Amino acid sequence: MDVTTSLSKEQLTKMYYDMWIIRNFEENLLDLYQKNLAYGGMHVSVGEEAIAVGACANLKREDTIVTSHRGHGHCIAKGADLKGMMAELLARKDGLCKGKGGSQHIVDMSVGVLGAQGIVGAGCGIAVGSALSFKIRGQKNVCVNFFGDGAANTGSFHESLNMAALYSLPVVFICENNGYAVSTSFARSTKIDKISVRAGSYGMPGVTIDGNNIFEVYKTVGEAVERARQGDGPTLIEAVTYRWYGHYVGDPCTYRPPGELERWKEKDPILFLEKYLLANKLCRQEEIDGLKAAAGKAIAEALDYALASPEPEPADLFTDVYFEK
Ligand SMILES: Cc1ncc(C[n+]2csc(CCOP(=O)(O)OP(=O)(O)O)c2C)c(N)n1
Repeated sequence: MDVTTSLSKEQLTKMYYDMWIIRNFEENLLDLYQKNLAYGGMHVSVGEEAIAVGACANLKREDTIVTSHRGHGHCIAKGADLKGMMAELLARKDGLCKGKGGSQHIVDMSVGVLGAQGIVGAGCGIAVGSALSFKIRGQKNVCVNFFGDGAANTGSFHESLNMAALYSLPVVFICENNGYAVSTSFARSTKIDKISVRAGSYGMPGVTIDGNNIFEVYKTVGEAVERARQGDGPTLIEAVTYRWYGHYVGDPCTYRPPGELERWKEKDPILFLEKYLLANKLCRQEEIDGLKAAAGKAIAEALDYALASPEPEPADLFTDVYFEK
């Protein structure tokens, strides 16, 4: 079955809109960071939006995700409140974590966002825990874990895959291979060509896909989610992609060969879907422009909300430290 034909115009335009929301959100953040309005570590995923949106389009509200330090897109795609996200990134009281978590520790339990992680690879174990709890409770839910190629070289990744396969847990591991862990290229850190081959060592299926093709992401993750929901265990999906900006704000990116970024920009995942919508006469140019404008407006509103929210008080440091009944 051609997955493109199984998606309605509404589904496709929502995907297109959601990718623009993520890109606008993050490009605004880069600007806010330079104006000293957003704090802490800031890792954006511009260029990688199809993975977040294509994967999360398969999930129910009660399903969970666990993400990495580069997780804004995943949280947004899973339905985290945009205004609360923006306020959190600006360290304001109305943020999803009351302004005390920030980019790398953002959580929205109301939509199953179990959290971003500042520790590379740490999310894998949390995802396995979430999936184990679904299994023990007899719930037909799934946890999706997003992480990078660097994380796939941590001990946590290997331990987590082993346990998930052993207990046939409902978890989908999605490795976003964007070619670099900080400044170290994938080729300089890993002997194999494909991370997905590691799945075989643990007794689960593994596949490598084009992470900039939202149809491929949607279909592959959809099959893995269904497999997990039916009790048939985990899958490892390696989605090959590229981050347009540096690892951190101010990264000079001297480790990139000339022309590499430009080549990847030609594979812009948003433009890919835009071209599909236009070529197949699903949208007219005016509709495309309207969706882009609507995404820009939603981000501007989120920013207004965040800027109007106060900063936490010093005394707030001592709340939310321990579980309170
Ligand atoms: C355990 C651990 N080691 C090192 C770091 C420092 N660090 C932060 S991000 C990063 C690179 C992660 O690369 P990857 O997993 O490929 O994700 P990407 O940044 O490419 O999305 C490193 C080494 C860390 N946060 N945690």
